[in-house]
Amino acid sequence: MNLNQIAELVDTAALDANEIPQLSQAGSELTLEQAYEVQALSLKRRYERGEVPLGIKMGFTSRAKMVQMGLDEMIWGRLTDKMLIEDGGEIDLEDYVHPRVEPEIAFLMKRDLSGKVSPLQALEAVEAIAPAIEIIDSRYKAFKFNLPDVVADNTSSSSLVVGQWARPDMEISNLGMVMEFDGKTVEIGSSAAILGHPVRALAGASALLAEQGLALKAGWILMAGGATAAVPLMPGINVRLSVQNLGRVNFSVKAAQV
Ligand code: OOG
Ligand code: MG
Repeated sequence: MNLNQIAELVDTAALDANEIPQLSQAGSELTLEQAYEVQALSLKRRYERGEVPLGIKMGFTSRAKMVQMGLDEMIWGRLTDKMLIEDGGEIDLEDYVHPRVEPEIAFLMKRDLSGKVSPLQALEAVEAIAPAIEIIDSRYKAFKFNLPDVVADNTSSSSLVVGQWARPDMEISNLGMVMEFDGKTVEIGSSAAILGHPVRALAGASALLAEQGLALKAGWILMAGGATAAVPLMPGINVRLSVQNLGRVNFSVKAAQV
């Protein structure tokens, strides 16, 4: 398969919520560079269907995530408007393959940002900060992949839920984060788990995008990456994330059909 055909394969799998074999095990061993090309080509298909770029999500910015997935290099994926679920909204598991949730921090960009920047310079480009839940959904069987596989699959991007935006001058280096299913704690972490400070994920995104001649755009959202391991969703639950000083965000999963 050429890169365009692979892009069609991963895009269709995401669109139809169908699982596919890992590319690397099905005769398509990609380089990381080719994987980002596939990601761009597959997102082009989404834009052609009317989706609009919403921002960027970072992957593997915490030890917990790296350990869970057995990978240790920071990667990124593209977010579109169609992926955004409103705070308090509901999702249907039928629209996903095997979704998992992660507690994250979201940045709203005030201006464009690109290239190697210091954490301080990165923060100066931020309009607001919010608690956010990412719903990741690898299209690969058993949620297993190598680095090029996952990058080609848009870094498992599927949905995101963003809470209320807070002022950007808020201290966010070490905020407690509690994720609950129906009021029961499933993960506890700290914003410090994200590269020591979530703004480093923003600076990392800026540097990685610049390698491909790209930039973060004013008005975009940047998801800093999961602070803890990701947890599989179940039918009928309410998922809530509380971030110290920043507030809460939640969504529900539709109950199973009987
Ligand atoms: C890849 C996406 C990783 C994060 O926050 O680290 C990610 C995956 O684990 O499927 O979104
Ligand atoms: Mg994530």
